[in-house]
Amino acid sequence: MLTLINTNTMTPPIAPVGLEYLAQATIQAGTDVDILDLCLEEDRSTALADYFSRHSPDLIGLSLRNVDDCFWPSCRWFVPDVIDLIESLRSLTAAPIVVGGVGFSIFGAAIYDLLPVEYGIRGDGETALPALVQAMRRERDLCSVPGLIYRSAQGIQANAPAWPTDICLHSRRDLVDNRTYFKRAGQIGFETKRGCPRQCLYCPDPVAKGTLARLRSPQEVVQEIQALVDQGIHVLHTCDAEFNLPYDHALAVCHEIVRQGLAQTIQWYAYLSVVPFDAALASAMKRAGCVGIDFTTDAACATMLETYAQPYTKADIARAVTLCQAHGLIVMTDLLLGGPGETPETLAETIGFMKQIGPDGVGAGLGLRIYPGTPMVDHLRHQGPMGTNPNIKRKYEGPIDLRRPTFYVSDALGPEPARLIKDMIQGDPRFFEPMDESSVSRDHNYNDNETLLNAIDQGEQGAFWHILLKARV
Ligand code: B12
Repeated sequence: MLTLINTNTMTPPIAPVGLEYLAQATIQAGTDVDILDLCLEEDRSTALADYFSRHSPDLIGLSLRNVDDCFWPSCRWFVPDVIDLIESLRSLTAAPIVVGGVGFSIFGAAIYDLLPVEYGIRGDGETALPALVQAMRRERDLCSVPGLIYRSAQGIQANAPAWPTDICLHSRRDLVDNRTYFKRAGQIGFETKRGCPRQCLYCPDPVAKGTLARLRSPQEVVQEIQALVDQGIHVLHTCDAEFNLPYDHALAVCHEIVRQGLAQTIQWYAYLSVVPFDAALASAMKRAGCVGIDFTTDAACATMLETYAQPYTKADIARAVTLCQAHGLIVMTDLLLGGPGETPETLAETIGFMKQIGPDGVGAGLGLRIYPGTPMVDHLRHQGPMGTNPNIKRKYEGPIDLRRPTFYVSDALGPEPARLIKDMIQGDPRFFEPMDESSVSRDHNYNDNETLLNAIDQGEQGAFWHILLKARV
């Protein structure tokens, strides 16, 4: 028997869709699976003790969705909590432990090295975990388990990541208490594909999910949405890094939602790249029940867009916003301010352009989380030793350790970059300002966000950014 544990206890709580897909695939492969969802437990230590007094699993799987909250002002790192959890588990059970999840997969062996566990799995879990179960029954070798990370006499071994191209889930979405999550988060996720072929400077998605877009069949995706609707869940959020990559697949999913008659029943939100996006996609999304789009915009200044390796221009950003407005879609643009080469002038250009084109919301995020394996790390190597690079910011002592929250904030923005950005925003209510230590701001860190929690408590539903925008009116 296998016990899967959700370790992500951030609030508002996000339903562990990865763990649910994984549980289903492992059950289908013939192993009994139980899910211990720590996020929904009031008293976690009691829940653990109680659970292990009644169950003796052969293997425990821990899901590590978030290694940190990826937010410069807070720098909240979750690895110490996970280590504490592992230590508690060791006192309650002798079962071996495997760790996986997207946060874990960004770092792979580097983060495994910090965790006192037997195994890690980097990449998708649906084929890898059943393969590990087989290996533990001595039906196959550890070296043949996709994505497996383990210790051997030769040191840490890391098999090639598990990124199968055939993703067929047929999930009924009934293994996690999605109804409770829906009540507490105002939306539930669904995935249409995995992986990203782009190489944006800072993004770890290709590192964690692979560089190939691996598509799910639109029919199967919409059957899954129907399963959620059958449970009374009708407000949804895509779990794709960017819904419109590839464009044809996004259109196909929209058409299938309409074809299966769900367009009038559901309301959904998605992250999108600024390109490819046109009237046909905007219209198809609207007709399929989409309410709002959050564009990974990053900047609106040619030099910064080039630095981030974004394949679009300011004109594309303006067009995307206008198209959303024309089709009645709420639109948010998320900025990544303070990257390499950012100056007060480039900031002013980006912020000024956002004010001019007028999306409903603008996320003014400050600081790039530096992830290993991304082009950002190569870029930094060319700037000399990281330890003496004045643009690298962190809140821990000792040598630079990218497993911990480590950020890039351009030194050219001076000692108070958040204040500089706020001064440029000038209280424009559409902006989520970066938070600094000296004042209260309207930031959009979803980790433990009181405004968000209160609004959901009052019955608000939708993407977190949309709920926060509505809370301002
Ligand atoms: C969609 C999304 C959101 C949506 C979620 C909507 C929803 N209702 O689900 C919203 C906008 C709410 C959101 C919020 C946040 N997010 Co987010 N999000 C994502 C995104 C794009 C998809 C996550 C997802 O559900 N994937 C689909 C599932 C099926 O995949 P999966 O979880 O990886 O699971 C698979 C494998 O990892 C593996 N697996 C999973 N668990 C286990 C366990 C074991 C034992 C094994 C073997 C395998 C395994 O098998 C699964 C199936 O193959 C990811 C990036 C990405 N591409 O994954 C970022 C991502 C997870 N988010 C991230 C962050 C930082 C956050 C926030 C903290 C941001 C903030 N400060 O506000 C919050 C946290 C919210 C919370 N309470 O947890 C980061 C985490 C990075 C890090 N440093 O750890 C990511 C990676 C994005 C990024 N590149 O920066 N997010």
